[in-house]
Amino acid sequence: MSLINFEVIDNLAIIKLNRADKLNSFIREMALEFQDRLKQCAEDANIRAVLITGEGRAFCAGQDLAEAISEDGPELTKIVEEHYNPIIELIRKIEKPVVCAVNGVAAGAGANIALACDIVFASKASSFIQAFSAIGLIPDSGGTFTLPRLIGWQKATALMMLGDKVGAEDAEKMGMIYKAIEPDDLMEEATKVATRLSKMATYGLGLTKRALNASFTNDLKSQLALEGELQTLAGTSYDYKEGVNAFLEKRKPNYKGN
Ligand code: T3D
Repeated sequence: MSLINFEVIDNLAIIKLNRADKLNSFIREMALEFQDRLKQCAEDANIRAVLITGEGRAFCAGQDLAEAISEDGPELTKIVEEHYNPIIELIRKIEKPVVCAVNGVAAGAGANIALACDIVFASKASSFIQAFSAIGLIPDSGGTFTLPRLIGWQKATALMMLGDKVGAEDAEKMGMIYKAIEPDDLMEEATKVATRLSKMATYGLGLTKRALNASFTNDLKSQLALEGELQTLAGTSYDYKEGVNAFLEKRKPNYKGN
């Protein structure tokens, strides 16, 4: 049995964490398999959007704590450096939209993997927990970078120190996620949006993501310069010409992704 289910439907890759009996918590093998699938999504030109979700009742309960303390298991430094850091970097570096459908509880690294995605939908029955403080750890998987940028310094600090559970509807209100959805509609809605993204002008969306990533550290002048540079690149694409022609000809564009 694979710990990551993977399928490609037309131009959309669907990645499902598949360790449902342990709430999709990560062991090393699963983290490495997840990385391989993310690399495949980055490299395969046919894949133009990615949807990440979990099998069963949870999205992901973070690190498998039994593995974390096992004498035969990977050391804590390795867990962070070899498992979670590459996952977060891959999600941020894939120049294609990455949508997350949080189908149940997202705790620890599981929460921060979801929050690293470009557009996050969550079932109204799901919740987000910065579970690290309850076991004496610090938030990893980019949480200290991502969460304050999403919801502000105060709220992020409180959630990380207190480890309080945040329901999806509150997460939407505070800007942590894009939308909370009725549980029965989650997969249909997230798949519909991810499919729509997979038919859009992929090169332009990828450059948008590159600009947004850079905005975390750039000042305004550098960001304006980068926008100019990336707009020039976008303007050389097939899809730009197709988009403009379709507009002028009053028809739907037929984008190729380049
Ligand atoms: O070395 C390092 O650790 C560094 C890396 C850190 C990254 C991290 O992610 S640290 C944070 C790790 N995660 C947690 O601390 C969360 C632990 N889990 C929970 O707090 C709860 O399970 C949940 C709030 C997520 C869900 O609660 P509930 O009541 O819905 O489910 P449950 O009954 O607690 O769990 C169901 C099963 O999943 C249960 O197994 P069993 O008894 O049926 O055989 C439980 O032990 C297992 N499970 C849940 N989370 C984990 C887990 N097993 C291993 N590791 C887990 N993280």
